[in-house]
Amino acid sequence: MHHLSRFGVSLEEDLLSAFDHSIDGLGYQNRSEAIRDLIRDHLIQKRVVQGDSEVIGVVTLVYDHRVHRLSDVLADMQHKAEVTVNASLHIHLDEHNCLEVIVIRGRGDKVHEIAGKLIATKGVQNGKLVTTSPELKH
Ligand code: NI
Repeated sequence: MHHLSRFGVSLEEDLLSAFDHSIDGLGYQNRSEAIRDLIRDHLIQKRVVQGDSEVIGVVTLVYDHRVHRLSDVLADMQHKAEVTVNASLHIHLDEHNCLEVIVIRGRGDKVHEIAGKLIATKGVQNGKLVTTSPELKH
């Protein structure tokens, strides 16, 4: 159990009401919980961009499997990357389109590097990287 500190925050009424409105329906018991999540995410994202600490990246790629050698190119990049590929999932979305979800782990800068290469590969229609870190305990 962590010791809780209370602190006061001043902000414009319309900003606060916009915030309350935006977290409405997200399942938070109260405003403090939502603010705690924002602070944790801020700290994780700071860690993620530092480069030298270990982070986890989840990359999603949507592509047309008919593009010549694209699956091979993407697999080859993962084999050669300086990160650990923990898992990858391939879903055939429809007749031609595939979704690939790849979980990678490594230094923040390397995770960004390989994710950027995968996403920028010719033929990938849409790619996203979500980063997180296991090291923030609170
Ligand atoms: Ni497929």
